Amino acid sequence: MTDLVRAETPVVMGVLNVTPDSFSDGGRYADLDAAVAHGVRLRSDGADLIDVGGESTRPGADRVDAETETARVLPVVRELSAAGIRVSIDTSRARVAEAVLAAGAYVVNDVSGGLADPDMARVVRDAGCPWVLMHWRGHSRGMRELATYTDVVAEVRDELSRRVDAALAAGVAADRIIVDPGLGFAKTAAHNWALSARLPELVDLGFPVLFGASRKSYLGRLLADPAGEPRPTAGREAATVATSVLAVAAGAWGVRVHDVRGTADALAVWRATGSPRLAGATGARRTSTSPAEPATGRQQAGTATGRRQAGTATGGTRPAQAATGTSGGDR
Ligand code: PMM
Repeated sequence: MTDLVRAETPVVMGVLNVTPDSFSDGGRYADLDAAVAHGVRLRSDGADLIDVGGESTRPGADRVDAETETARVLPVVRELSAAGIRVSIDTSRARVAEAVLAAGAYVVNDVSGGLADPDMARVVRDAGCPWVLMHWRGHSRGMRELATYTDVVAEVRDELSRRVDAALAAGVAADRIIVDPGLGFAKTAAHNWALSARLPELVDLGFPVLFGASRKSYLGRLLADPAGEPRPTAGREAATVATSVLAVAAGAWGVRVHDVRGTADALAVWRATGSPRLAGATGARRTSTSPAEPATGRQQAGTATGRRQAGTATGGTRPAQAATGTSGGDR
């Protein structure tokens, strides 16, 4: 099995929420057969990884207990893994991660970046699995109040860097770590646009960057109708594809999307045209046009020394002025 963390081509993570209340697909895959069938469909549409989540993280959402979360995700992970489909588990609970890793899950996608459960680092270290450390400042209920930054990109980069250091200190290998800016998590629309525009500054940390813009409310605000009504989630696909391709062109390792087919097709076009990188992208990820790039931080297991100095990337353009409101209830 190829090592996903070191993938030469952009990784597409397909979203499979087995929750009653996620903002986009909540309630659609609560039934096991429907969930598994959707995971299989996402795989055939081109997903490298199916991200199974059993707890909604939309702003304002209440938490579910660990038993409920495990009961939702475990059978789905077991069946998809048994079918040879690579699964990541979207959880910030060590107990849930441990149970589904034993059932075949391949990656832990932790939206809290290891902050919500002090035992998560041990579970990930012992499993030796890839670990997505997402930027996070607090649980869904209070996250809107935490969306205060002087320079969102610098602060997200520094806070992610601290999460990486904590993971390394706990014994997690550097080549198992993926970082994610956490769009919509304690971020306003303006913050999300700034993170998109200056993504190379996060890529410059030297770890693979996962980018999860799919259907989020800042895209709905961008595409609002003349009365200012945000575009509903179902109408945000083209914008999702565009932001995902731009993120990959800026150096992202992978994207997390609901509609895999559109993004996978667009990335195929990007590759066929020589994988052009945005001016200013200085990412660690290799492209088909530069196959011999030297090893970087994520390829030097056990140390953080491969990480580049913060602030050396050129940072691309300024964020868009449009759609600067705070995140809505649908993230
Ligand atoms: N977004 C959501 C859930 N999990 N995980 C990562 N790594 N990055 C994200 O941006 C992210 C995530 C919220 O979206 P959903 O409710 O559609 O799953």
